[in-house]
Amino acid sequence: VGAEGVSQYTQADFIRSFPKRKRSAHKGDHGRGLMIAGSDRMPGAAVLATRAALRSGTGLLSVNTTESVKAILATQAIEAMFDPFDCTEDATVGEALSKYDAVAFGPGVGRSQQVELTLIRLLEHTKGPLLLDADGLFYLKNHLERLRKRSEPTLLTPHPGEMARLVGKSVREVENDRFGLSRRFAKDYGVYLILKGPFTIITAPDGTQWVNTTGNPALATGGTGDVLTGIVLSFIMQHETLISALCNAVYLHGYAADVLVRSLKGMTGILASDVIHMLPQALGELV
Ligand code: NPW
Ligand code: AMP
Ligand code: MG
Repeated sequence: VGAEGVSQYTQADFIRSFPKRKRSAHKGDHGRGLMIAGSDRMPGAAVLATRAALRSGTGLLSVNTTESVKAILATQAIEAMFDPFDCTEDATVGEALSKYDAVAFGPGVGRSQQVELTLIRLLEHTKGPLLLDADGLFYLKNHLERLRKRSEPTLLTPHPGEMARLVGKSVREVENDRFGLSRRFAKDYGVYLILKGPFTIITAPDGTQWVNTTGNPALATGGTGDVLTGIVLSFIMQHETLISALCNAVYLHGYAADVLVRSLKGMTGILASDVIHMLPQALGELV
């Protein structure tokens, strides 16, 4: 912080850029989003990402997932709808995706040929913003050139392990050069990049950077990244600019964890789903 082009993101920034709901608003005003998440081994990641997207104010949310995950989601996220198109089918994927204002791909999808093919299809056919996280980032190292060809924004939310994999470096090398590496990657490939961790860094494609100061080690537990993905998907459909959507999503995610720790007077045993539950209250306190 203090370096050229890096600013600390503040609550004032959040308040200034968080959208006010119009008295006349209807659900269509708050985004039609698609969450592609989950697999038989990781249904929870889909539940967390979906519920977080709903708890962040999404107007209408659809989920594309496996049959078994769908059965779980139908009870765990009853506000969500399902869109069971085949993400690997080149001929129809474009039309299926065109119904959505934004698409997120990756939490809990696992690693398989099908996941890699889905990534390729999404990079080719998603007309609006495309958010890639978790296993949705796993095969991206094989398709980095496709990022440059996209005319619509791509947003990536790697943790340091995923970032290391993307750039072919060690986690230590990533951690030693978080700002420089993020900036070079975002500019090189024309993407928005959220490099997670304590003091998450948000980088725009022009290299401008913000550093987040909310959050605490309560977040160092399984599923919190999947929650962030849901918030980001929701916010990119509701904000004036993508960069304020990303900064606000990261800020809120950390702030909700901070509210939890304050009220519980401790940080051990907090769950990713507790963070989701706290989102409306955290938002209420913030704005
Ligand atoms: P190590 O071993 O910890 O030292 P992966 P993943 C390294 C789903 N989930 N933060 C780390 O090093 C996700 O959505 C499902 C994190 C390790 O080598 C994904 O689809 C849940 N990792 C899938 O699991 C709840 C760091 O990176 C590697 C790191 C796999 O995601 C949990 C881990 O990366 C989970 O969200 C850091 N700061 N620094 C569910 N309930 O369904 C270094 N690493 O292999 O991509 O594993 O993040 O667990
Ligand atoms: P993931 O590794 O994808 O599950 O994402 C973990 C999330 O928790 C990210 O948003 C991290 O920034 C956040 N997080 C993890 N550990 C900490 C920590 N010690 N302090 C603050 N935030 C953390
Ligand atoms: Mg993750």
